[in-house]
Amino acid sequence: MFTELHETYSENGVMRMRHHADGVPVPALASLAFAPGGNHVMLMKLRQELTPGQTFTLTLTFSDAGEIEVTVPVRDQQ
Ligand SMILES: [Cu+2]
Repeated sequence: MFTELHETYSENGVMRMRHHADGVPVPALASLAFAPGGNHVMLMKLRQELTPGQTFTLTLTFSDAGEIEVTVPVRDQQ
C-alpha cells in the first residue's frame, strides 16, 4: 500500500481528484482540513480490506515539523 495527497474538485459538473505529489502548503498559525469531498489522503493498492471499527497508523511528513503519526479510524462509507 502507498498513499497520495489528493484534492477533490468539480470540473464541468464532474467530480475529479487532483494529486498533490509535492504536498500541500499549511499556512502558519492556521489549519488545513482533510475531509471527504476535499483534501484527503488516498490509500492506494490496499492489500487487504479495511473493516469499519478498526484503526491504523498513518505517518504524515511535514517539512518543518517532521513525521507525525496519527491514528485513523475506519468508518462506513457515507
Ligand atoms: Cu483521492
